[in-house]
Amino acid sequence: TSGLDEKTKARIEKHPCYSEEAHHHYARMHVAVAPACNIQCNYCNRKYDCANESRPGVVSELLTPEEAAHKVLVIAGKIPQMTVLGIAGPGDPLANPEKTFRTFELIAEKAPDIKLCLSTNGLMLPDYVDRIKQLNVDHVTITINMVDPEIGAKIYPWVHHRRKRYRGVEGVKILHEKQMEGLQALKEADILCKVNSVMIPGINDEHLAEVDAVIRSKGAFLHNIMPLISAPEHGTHFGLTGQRGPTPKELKALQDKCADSNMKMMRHCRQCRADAVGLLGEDRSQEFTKEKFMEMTPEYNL
Ligand code: CLF
Ligand code: SF4
Repeated sequence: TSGLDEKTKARIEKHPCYSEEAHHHYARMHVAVAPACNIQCNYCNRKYDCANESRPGVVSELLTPEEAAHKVLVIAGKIPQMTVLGIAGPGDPLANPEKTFRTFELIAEKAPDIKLCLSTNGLMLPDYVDRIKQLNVDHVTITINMVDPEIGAKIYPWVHHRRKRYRGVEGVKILHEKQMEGLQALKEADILCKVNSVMIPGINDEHLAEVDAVIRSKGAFLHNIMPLISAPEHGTHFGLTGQRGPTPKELKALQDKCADSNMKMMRHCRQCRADAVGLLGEDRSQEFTKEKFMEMTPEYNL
């Protein structure tokens, strides 16, 4: 995080994903309130959590916004290092705008010192940047796997936009345009933006350096290149076609290559569940299943 101005440093100081140093001391939690999705990624099986932000093959318990707010208050009272609440699935948060924004509203009202974070595939982002700003969401992640729709067509078989389904390159072009517009709009609104990319050998591995350059030029603040996790039993398209993920060495080589041109490369991502709780790398989600947290009284101090 060298080379950042003081104002930005202060904004990321307690965010475990945005600041490498913070992840040892500060915790995040996710609430799984957003089941629907508006695109298909070949590395995703919709029975599980959104693989844009999480390790595939994990199923999170779906909550209503009210249940989610209760959970946040319970956990904020029990884990003092809890600084960030993220919505990252199990589908795309912005394909479920009412549930996502209602949850943010409830939390902003009852726990105003918790920072709000959102992760999205970007398709609906331009529509909602104003609302995101209004709700004081300070951190947004967009998953961007390509800036070339021909490459994107190997990753996304279809995109559903404004009541219509677009297949192949036609759909990917819409997704690409919206992702670029979304980046621009976040920059104009002064919302910190991180980009996640899934590294898929033979498909976008050689292309991600170009993605890195484009997103940085458009104001993304941090780039997180994650490995494709592709096991046949997860039932994803890539899993079934035998697409392999990168080796740790290949991943590191690409991260190093992109870090050369700029310092801000995330390397401590743990590919969290959509209901993750605790420090990164420490999974306390099973202490706070719905059955358990609904029985607990929030001790959070207003
Ligand atoms: Fe969650 Fe994502 Fe916000 Fe972090 S996770 S919505 S930015 S609060 Fe973090 Fe987890 Fe990696 Fe995500 S380690 S999967 S980058
Ligand atoms: Fe799956 Fe997330 Fe892609 Fe939607 S955006 S298909 S939930 S990985």
